[in-house]
Amino acid sequence: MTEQNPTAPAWSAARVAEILLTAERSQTSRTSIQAEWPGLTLDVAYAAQDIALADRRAHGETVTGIKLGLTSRAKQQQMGVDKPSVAWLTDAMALPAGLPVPRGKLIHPRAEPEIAFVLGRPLAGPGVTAAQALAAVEYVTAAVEIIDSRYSGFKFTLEDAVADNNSSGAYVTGPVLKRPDEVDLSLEACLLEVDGDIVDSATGSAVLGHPAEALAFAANTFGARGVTLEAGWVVLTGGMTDAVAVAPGSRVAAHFTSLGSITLAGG
Ligand code: 0L1
Ligand code: MG
Repeated sequence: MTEQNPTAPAWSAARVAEILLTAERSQTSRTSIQAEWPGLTLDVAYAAQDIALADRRAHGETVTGIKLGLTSRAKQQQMGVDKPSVAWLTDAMALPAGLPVPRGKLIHPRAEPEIAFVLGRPLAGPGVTAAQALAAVEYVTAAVEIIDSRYSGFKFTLEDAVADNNSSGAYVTGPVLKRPDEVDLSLEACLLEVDGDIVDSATGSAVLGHPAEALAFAANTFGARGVTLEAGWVVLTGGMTDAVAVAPGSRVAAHFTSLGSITLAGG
């Protein structure tokens, strides 16, 4: 039996949320919480995410959408999981195109190219299929997510990462908006460039076979938590390639077949 330090507050979802928000706001990283507290289950981790969202809202942030993580087989294998995870996006994370990576707010940013949806009408699980999910999409666009873990060296368990809002940092959306029937998303390709070198590439099929599968998964997962995905929300469907570190002074660009390019200065 593990005894708690009598001077430390008892572990709870609220304490996990507070620790990770404090780490985020002070840009300090820490070690795995689950290693200290095995009681950090996936349900507790999602509860911590929602408590942190309530705190973000109390600080004036508004929800702009949601994001999925671990939607590619490669990332799932790295983490030893077989399902994606979901998290919140707020206006404080939205980065206007052309601005550099907000390094002053982040610990160790990494960038990953994604396909994003903007919903035209609400979507509520359970039972949502990929076809139904796609029918709720108004626009498809490119995105680059700048992930930033509150764990040192991005070393965490799945539960740690979910409690940390899936390593949320910032996100920027692309210059081209397409109707979902104008683009074959499983074939939409992306080249990831760092300082002039192409370092990785993928197509939308890396995202659960088709990004609409990720949207359906999100609708059903949030539906199980009583949350409807709202019209106007942005949905980041998950990294198409591995995330790359964004060094100061570097330049990261994601070039999509039909969704245009996004270029980010490393700050
Ligand atoms: O958006 C993401 O793919 C992040 C997933 C959370 C785990 C990670 O930091 O890779
Ligand atoms: Mg992502």
